[in-house]
Amino acid sequence: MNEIKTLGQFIIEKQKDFPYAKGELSRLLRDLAIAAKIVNREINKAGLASILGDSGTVNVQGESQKKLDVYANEQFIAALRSGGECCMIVSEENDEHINIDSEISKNAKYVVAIDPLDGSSNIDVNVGIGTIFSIYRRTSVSGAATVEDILQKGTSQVAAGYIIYGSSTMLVYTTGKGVNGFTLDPSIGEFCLSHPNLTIPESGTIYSINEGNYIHFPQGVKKYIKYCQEEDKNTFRPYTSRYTGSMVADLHRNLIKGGIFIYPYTSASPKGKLRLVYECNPMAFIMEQAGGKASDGTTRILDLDVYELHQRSPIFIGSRLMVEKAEEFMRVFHREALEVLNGFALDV
Ligand code: P6P
Repeated sequence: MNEIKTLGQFIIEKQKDFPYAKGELSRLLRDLAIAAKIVNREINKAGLASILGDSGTVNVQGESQKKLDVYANEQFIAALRSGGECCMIVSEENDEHINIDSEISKNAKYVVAIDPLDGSSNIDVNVGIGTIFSIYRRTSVSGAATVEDILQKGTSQVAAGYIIYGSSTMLVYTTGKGVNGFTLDPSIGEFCLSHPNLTIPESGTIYSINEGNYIHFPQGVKKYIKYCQEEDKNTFRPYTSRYTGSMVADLHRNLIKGGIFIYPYTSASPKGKLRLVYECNPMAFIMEQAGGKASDGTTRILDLDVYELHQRSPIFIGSRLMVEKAEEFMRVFHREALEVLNGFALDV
């Protein structure tokens, strides 16, 4: 009989990996899992309840907020506030950071960045959506946490994870010692270990990019897309194009099957669209821990300087060999673009 191991049991078991841990991180992960179960319950009946459609508000990005966006944001903030292990939250849905200065939280050592419901444009059409979270130790030693406490490089993350609300609901996370996936068993209301030691295939045959933006892509991305579409049996090309408009869904599929996800800079979004603090950094941490790679096309995502809460970054993320091939195209064609800009065109 296969032994069921719940997320709670797993977290406690792994706590020994952190000799100085006093259980705060374990409890923080538990708080996030509680909120995920509550949000999951609402998502699963979204078609029935009057929570479809827009809430009529817009978030800091100027994007219309779906009612479930707002609900999910409230649930994760409430769970973190009552859990007592987090002293500050940054959310895609809030312009500024949120201090949690209650007696039980104001001296907590962790700060959390969260995208409470990523891919929410897909809510009404029943395509997978997700929550992304990133956990840091606060850098300040006393008083109210400030925005500086979260403006840390991705390499400083203590933990990162996502919840995908798809054909089943899964929680996937890392604390820097590999990646593990848990599937929600609704019959017992527990996330149960279903994907231990998740690793992404070193290469794959899936590429994920919004080709509707093709004309705005840098030359290196255009050339890489054509490379993916060429016929070459030795390298299993042409690849398959899969793009859902939900980063968590696309990255989870690529994590399981192998593949690359690219959201490059474009003329419309010169710094890319996805946010560094609560989308790119956590997903990069997870992907690297699973044996994959993540860069902005040239620089490792986790090494990027973080200077603004809602800072954007281009992202090339997934199977290591596929990301390296895309980076090669970016290098070659970036140099060419510079040489053309500097007045000496190459005969290509
Ligand atoms: P586009 C969803 O809004 C999101 O932040 C990611 O989940 C997704 O990968 C991307 O934006 C989709 O953006 O411009 O292709 O619709």
